[in-house]
Amino acid sequence: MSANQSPENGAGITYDSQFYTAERLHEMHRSMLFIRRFEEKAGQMYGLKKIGGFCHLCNGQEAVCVGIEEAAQPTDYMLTSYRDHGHILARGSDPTAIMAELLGRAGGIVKGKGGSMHMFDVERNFAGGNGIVGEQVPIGLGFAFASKYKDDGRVTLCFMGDGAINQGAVYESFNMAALWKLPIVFVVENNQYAMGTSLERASSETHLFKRGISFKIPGMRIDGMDVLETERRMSEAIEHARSGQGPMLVEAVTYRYRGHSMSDPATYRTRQEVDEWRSGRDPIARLQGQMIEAGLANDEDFKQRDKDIKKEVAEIAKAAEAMPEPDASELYTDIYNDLIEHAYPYPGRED
Ligand SMILES: Cc1ncc(C[n+]2csc(CCOP(=O)(O)OP(=O)(O)O)c2C)c(N)n1
Ligand SMILES: [Mg+2]
Repeated sequence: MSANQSPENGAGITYDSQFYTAERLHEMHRSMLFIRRFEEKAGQMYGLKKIGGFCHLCNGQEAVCVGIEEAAQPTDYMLTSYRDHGHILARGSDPTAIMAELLGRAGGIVKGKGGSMHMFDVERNFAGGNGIVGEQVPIGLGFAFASKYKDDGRVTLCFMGDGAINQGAVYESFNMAALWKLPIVFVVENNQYAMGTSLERASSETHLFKRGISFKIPGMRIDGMDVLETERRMSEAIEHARSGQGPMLVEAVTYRYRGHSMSDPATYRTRQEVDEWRSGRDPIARLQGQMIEAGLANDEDFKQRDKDIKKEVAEIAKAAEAMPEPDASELYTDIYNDLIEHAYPYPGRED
């Protein structure tokens, strides 16, 4: 990493021969900080019982969300697990609609009917938000197959956790993706735990990037706490897939600061371990440090940004809370019609 001036672009940072303009770095920083504060607000609203059901926060994992989005094209497909708020925010979906979804409001991104685990945005090629561990992998395979079939130049970015990678359907998908050279990048967000089970307790091969070897899928391990490294390496992986060379497996090493979900007391790890990641490797603090060192910003600038974002997020939460709940008739929309037609008469049905 070095600070420098580029004749065309002015001040910035060069990381691994890639020049990042000050503007782009500020945007990446802003995006990560926004996700952090959004998640904190969601945690707070959950504590107040305003959000119900399952809710999985991604604090600590922001560099993965933002770095990968930076490397991708908006037309690329993206599929995630239930830990999806950060990814959809990084995609650029409306944060008020996302907060409204968490609150079960009609203005939610899926009309308040999906909740935290089932974020979806067709316009932004974001296909969830999948609650079953590993479910998104065979579905992502289908997206990539469609892209190859239609020759539309899109790449599918399919995220999964360190727990999900032990699912059988993942390996069936690896085989077909490699066999047919599909344009897909599998990203394992290795945050060290699957609920309360550490990677070492659950996996015989803990180098998760090697899991594609027997399918001839090349793999790489990246520092998922470093947004610039994530952007760089993901750009290479995406280029590999887009150029017709088939899938790539990327293991992004990261850490979740909060419990698995809101009901997790996190007794399976020590406070010291969490502190080591938080204070030593935090992705937002790291980029801040790099930008200060490069003379692109100072402490005051970051403090002001934090204040502005906190205010913005508070306003978003207020606006989302003010939205009405879905009408009861919504129970019967967006579901398989057959069920309505043949099985479930409902109040107000006229036949
Ligand atoms: C098929 C299936 N089995 C079990 C569960 C319960 N479950 C929910 S999350 C989870 C752990 C997954 O951990 P990981 O893949 O590492 O993702 P992370 O939560 O760390 O992001 C489990 C076992 C589930 N949702 N689906
Ligand atoms: Mg995990």
